[in-house]
Amino acid sequence: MTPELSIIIPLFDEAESLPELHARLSKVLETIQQPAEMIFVDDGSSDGSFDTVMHLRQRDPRVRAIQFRRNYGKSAALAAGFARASGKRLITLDADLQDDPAEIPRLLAKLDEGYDLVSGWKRRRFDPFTKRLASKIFNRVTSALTGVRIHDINCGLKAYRREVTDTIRVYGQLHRFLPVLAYKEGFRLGEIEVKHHPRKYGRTKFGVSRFTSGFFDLMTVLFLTRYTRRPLHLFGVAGLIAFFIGSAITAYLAYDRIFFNAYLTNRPLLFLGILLVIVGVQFISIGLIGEMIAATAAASHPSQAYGIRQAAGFEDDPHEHRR
Ligand SMILES: Nc1nc2c(ncn2[C@@H]2O[C@H](COP(=O)(O)OP(=O)(O)O)[C@@H](O)[C@H]2O)c(=O)[nH]1
Ligand SMILES: [Mg+2]
Repeated sequence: MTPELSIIIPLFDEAESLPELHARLSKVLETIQQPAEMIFVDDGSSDGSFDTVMHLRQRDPRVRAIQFRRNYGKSAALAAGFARASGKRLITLDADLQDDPAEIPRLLAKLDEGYDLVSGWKRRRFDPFTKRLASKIFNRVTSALTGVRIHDINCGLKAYRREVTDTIRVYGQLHRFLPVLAYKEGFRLGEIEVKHHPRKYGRTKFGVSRFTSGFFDLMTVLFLTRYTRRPLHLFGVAGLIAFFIGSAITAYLAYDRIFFNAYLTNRPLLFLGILLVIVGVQFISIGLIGEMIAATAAASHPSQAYGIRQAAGFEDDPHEHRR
């Protein structure tokens, strides 16, 4: 039977947790009563995690395993799981037992209320103080800048409708922003509070680097979700402003030089004027090059220009009977 429900578990050096996780997942799946698969994505672990997964697979054919050649990161692992999942509904779950599999039925119920992505909210979190604080700032800033009204954007425990995972592209470190990517494609986001547990085995994989890379990734997400299809609107505005101020300054200096014979050698303003004109021209050019890239991309992937939620009255329309 093809699975209706796909559970995707990205993991990196979590061998100790896996048997217990599998046991608890199996218990929950019994109550759901739907054909399911568990896709374990081992991302270059060196602690024998993959052997543990293959062991589980001998006993349970619902277990599917993917092993990366080396560590590619959580986003790549999720993307690989999304690409191979066969269910109509998907769940992602951390492998370290901090997320509670018992929350899955509630996530699915919320999904069925008409949401496309339901995110867990670890309201009471069992993590070190610094991490909770960093996470709070991250969530506030991201929420304010992107308009996504979710408290815990980077929660590992989430439920998706297949359309979402088929549409969004997760790479780099963008898994932190999955709800943002989905929201910008017009999908409906829901949220429920979920139980969270302290880490039992092993250690956290994300160190201090999560702060800096989180900041850069936020810039990437803002740019990609707002301006990829119209880069000139971002660069062009900055370019025009710089160009006009620079032109005004140089015009004033030229006027001074020509009509009042003023010397410009001791006028730092001259440098500012020249700088602004050059920066302005550069920005506008970058924007135009961006537009060329966007136009080429749109020509080769025309379908990505919009996403249809429903349609009616077309023969063989894949979207007609979605709900
Ligand atoms: N595929 C993959 N999974 C990872 C990687 N780093 C962490 N994970 C998994 O992502 C989940 C959350 O990681 P964890 O270290 O617990 O992060 P924390 O809960 O934010 O401290 C766990 O299931 C990890 O095994 C990685 O590089 N690749
Ligand atoms: Mg964890």
